[in-house]
Amino acid sequence: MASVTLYGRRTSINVQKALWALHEVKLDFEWVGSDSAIGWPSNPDYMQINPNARVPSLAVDGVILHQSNVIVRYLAYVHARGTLWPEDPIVRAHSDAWMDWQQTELNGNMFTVFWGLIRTPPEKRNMAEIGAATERLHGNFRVLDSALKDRRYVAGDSFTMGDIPAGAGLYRYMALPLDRPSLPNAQSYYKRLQERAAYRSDIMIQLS
Ligand SMILES: N[C@@H](CCC(=O)N[C@@H](CS)C(=O)NCC(=O)O)C(=O)O
Repeated sequence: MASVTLYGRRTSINVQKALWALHEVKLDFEWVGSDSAIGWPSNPDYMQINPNARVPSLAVDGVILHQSNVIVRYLAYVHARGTLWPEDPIVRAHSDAWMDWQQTELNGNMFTVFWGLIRTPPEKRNMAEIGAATERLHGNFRVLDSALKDRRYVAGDSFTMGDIPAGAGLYRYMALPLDRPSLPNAQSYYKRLQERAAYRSDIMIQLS
């Protein structure tokens, strides 16, 4: 049995993705820094583990992995081939594409809105910037909503690794104090994700 250690705080969306994947594949692991504060990754000891000063990192038998989506893919490939890791290359490509969607299309807009509304005091908020990013964020979720009109999960009718980053982003979107457009397919998907214990415990935590 491999020795597995997750590094990073529970309030980080990127750590949450790794955590959710670890729970989906039912792997025992040690968790370092679960309740640490923002800024902890730049402590010199942790920078030996990840010189980027970012969480998460995952150590597997002493080998360190960086990048949350890489960690999700690794766990899916090693521990959940045929389920989280789709064997069909086209289904896998769709699943992968939604992982990249979260990091490339969604993340910049989410970062601006989330940090602006949740981690910035009201008097310091740049409301013009937050407003513009909010419009783009609604656009991102309209794309997700439309993709889900004929499927239960992002890559088809089964839950795969692609649902982990997309689902983590969707929770933040649903929990932010925003007037959201009507997104019936994304709403049903959101309810479906909530049937998973790890989604409720690892992702649906109070925004802070
Ligand atoms: N692309 C990286 C981004 C990692 C990242 O930006 N992590 C943030 C938390 S979400 C971080 O470490 N921030 C510094 C801190 O927590 O002090 C990944 O997906 O793992």
